[in-house]
Amino acid sequence: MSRTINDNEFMNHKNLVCAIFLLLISCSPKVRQAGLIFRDWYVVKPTVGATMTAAYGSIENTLATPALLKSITFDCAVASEMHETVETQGRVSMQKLGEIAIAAGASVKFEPGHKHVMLMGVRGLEEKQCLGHFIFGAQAVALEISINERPQ
Ligand SMILES: [Cu+2]
Repeated sequence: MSRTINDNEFMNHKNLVCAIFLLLISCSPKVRQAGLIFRDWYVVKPTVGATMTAAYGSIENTLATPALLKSITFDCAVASEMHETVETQGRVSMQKLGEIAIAAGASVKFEPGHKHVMLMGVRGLEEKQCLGHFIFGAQAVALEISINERPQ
């Protein structure tokens, strides 16, 4: 059995597709500032009583020159460090990272099990957002970062 879709039905389908598309965009926030694209940044909501948590997201450098990421700090933590999780002979440990050079056109990704930003002495995480400061060689970018449960 087949039937043709009339114009009205077609419009409804189109609107539905747009709604889904908008939902996806709002689920993966992307902020472009000074030639850098910040994607999907979030601070993991710490478990009750915990003083440490982590933040994840990515930064793409759309400039024609390298961007030197010096540090990332958060107003909702006393201190933060960029870390890399490394596994050597079955033992998992974390290494503190210094500056990270993001080549022209390249991205750096902070994700669970790899690079991450460690937040120590967390405070005020009952809020929905925390101001993050991304410090580069010649500039700083401040972004409101959402505080989320860790995705499943
Ligand atoms: Cu760490």
